[in-house]
Formats: sequence, structure tokens, C-alpha cells
Amino acid sequence: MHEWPKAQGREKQPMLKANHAVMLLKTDARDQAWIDAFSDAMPELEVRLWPETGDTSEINCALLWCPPPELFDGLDNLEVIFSIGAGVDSLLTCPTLPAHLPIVRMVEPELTAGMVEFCLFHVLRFHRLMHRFETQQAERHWEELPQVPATGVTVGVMGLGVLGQALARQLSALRYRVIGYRRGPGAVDGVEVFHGEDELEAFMRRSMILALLMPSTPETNRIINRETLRWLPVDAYLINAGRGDLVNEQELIEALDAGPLAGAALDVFETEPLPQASALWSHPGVYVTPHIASITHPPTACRYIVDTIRYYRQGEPWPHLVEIDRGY
Ligand code: OXD
Repeated sequence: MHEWPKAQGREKQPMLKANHAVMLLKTDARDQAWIDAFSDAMPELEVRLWPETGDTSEINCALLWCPPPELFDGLDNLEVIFSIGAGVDSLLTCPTLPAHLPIVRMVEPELTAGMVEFCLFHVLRFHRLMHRFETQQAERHWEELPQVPATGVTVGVMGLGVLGQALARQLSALRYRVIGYRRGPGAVDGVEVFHGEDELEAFMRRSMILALLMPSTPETNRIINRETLRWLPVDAYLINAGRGDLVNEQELIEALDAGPLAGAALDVFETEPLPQASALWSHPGVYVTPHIASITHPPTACRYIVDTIRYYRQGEPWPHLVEIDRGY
């Protein structure tokens, strides 16, 4: 169990354990959808929308996306933070984030499904050369291109958390050869796992299609750069649905122009929105989407949060806690 912080010399009682709790919501612009979902899933939970906080000392939990630093002012009785996104970088980089609070990551089925769909869509596109057939159609050009069975394509999944493992399962079901890369050791069913800096090169050398689902941390910052891109097989493809800062964009463009990359599908960027001047917009080998690979779905997300609160109220520890030292 957690050690709860002490207030003015006396033990603070976790109010979330009581029936009535107050949640502060700072959302992604779908406020009403979140409010409706909570009133269905846990009607006794009072939900307040930031910045209409009312008495800040009454707030016990917060559900947040990109909190501004002043959001935490006066939230002295906050007991837990729920992240709206799968990624917690926007929370962890907030300079006023209370250091002692547990942060529960978002693990919800629609978010996972969306990420898997996005990555599968592009894996299939690149594997079946649909991008080349689109070009051929635009040129009214009829030519059969070689079609390789899925069993002959190795997909590298970089990041083997909930999302990466879900993607790996679906890729295996489609008969792709799946390899995975993670920071530390740990087996994943049906996946040949590489881990640690020492095994990155071997992993990249085998990845004909590389899907990035890693979090943004100091260790993963620009992990895809001139040096590592050189390890990819000739005519490899890259899919980035993780975070923009995993990739050095300038060096990615060089790898598209000079090899070994034959194409890239990018949903996240070093700067978002992607600046008008970026060469990525019009690069012939690049598919750009505006950070839509997967969106948290309020009804299922609320059910997940309510389940975790009920679990916690039974005396269990918070599930899916962010490891703040690791940065994810
Ligand atoms: C997320 C995102 O972290 O949408 O969920 O980027």
C-alpha cells in the first residue's frame, strides 16, 4: 500500500476510499463526452472541469491531458492522477506535478484497438505495396509487382508494453514473423525479443517493417537516427505511432532519399502540428497523419477508471502505475 503524505502533522485520510469523491477533469476537448460517461459509470463521482475547480481542497483525483503548470495550484488533497493518454510524457514534464502522487496509466481496450488498427493498416499497405499501386494508378500504369507472403516479412515492434504486445499478437495472427525490442529482458509469447542497447542493432537489421510504439523518455529520444537507420534492411519501412521525438526527422528524410528506407507512415512529429515548412508533408515516401493513430474513448476509459477506483477501494494497490523514475 502507498504511504500517504502527511498534512500539518496529522495523517491524511484518503477520501477516494469514501463513497463521495471529486474528480478534476482537464480533457482533450471532448468534455461533455467525458462527463456523460462518468455519470453513467459512477454517478456518485462529482466531476469538475478545469479551470472551474470550485474548492480545490475537495478534489481527490484528476484525469488529465497536457496539464498547464497552474492546474496543480491548491490541489492539496489530490490522491491520484489518471492519464488520459497512453503516453504520460505531457504529465511527467509538467514542472508542478506533485512528485509523491501515484499516476495510473490509461489501459483501455478501444485505445489499444485503435493503435493496433493504425499499425496493421500501414504494415499491410507497405507489405502489399499498396503505396506503389496507388502511384501506378495515378499514372494509369499497369504492372504486376512481386508479392511476398506475410511469412516472408519480418515486422519489428519497438516497445513491448500493452500496445506493442497487442500489435504483436495481431501480426502473428496474420502470419508475419514478429520480433520485438524492449528496454529490459522479458519474454512475450510468439515474439523473438531483443533488449537493451547491445541488441538494438541485431533487432533493426532484421526489421523489414519497423513499428515504433515506445514512450518518450531520455533513453528513447531520437533513438531512430542516422546511425540506427543504417542498420535497417534495404527497402525497409518505418511506422511511428509512438512519439515524434523518437525519430530524428532530418536524418529520417536522408534515409528515405538515400536508403535504406523505402517509406514511412508518421502519426507523431518532433513539432506538432507538423510545421507547414516541413519536407515531410510532400515527401513521396511519407504518409502523414495528425496524431490520430488512436484516441482514448470516454465510455470505455471511464469504465476502466471506475474499475480501478473500485479495486482500490477494496484495499488493493492501484493497477498500471506509471514508473516515474523510468518515465513511463
Ligand atoms: C496518447 C496519445 O498518449 O494519443 O494516448 O498520444
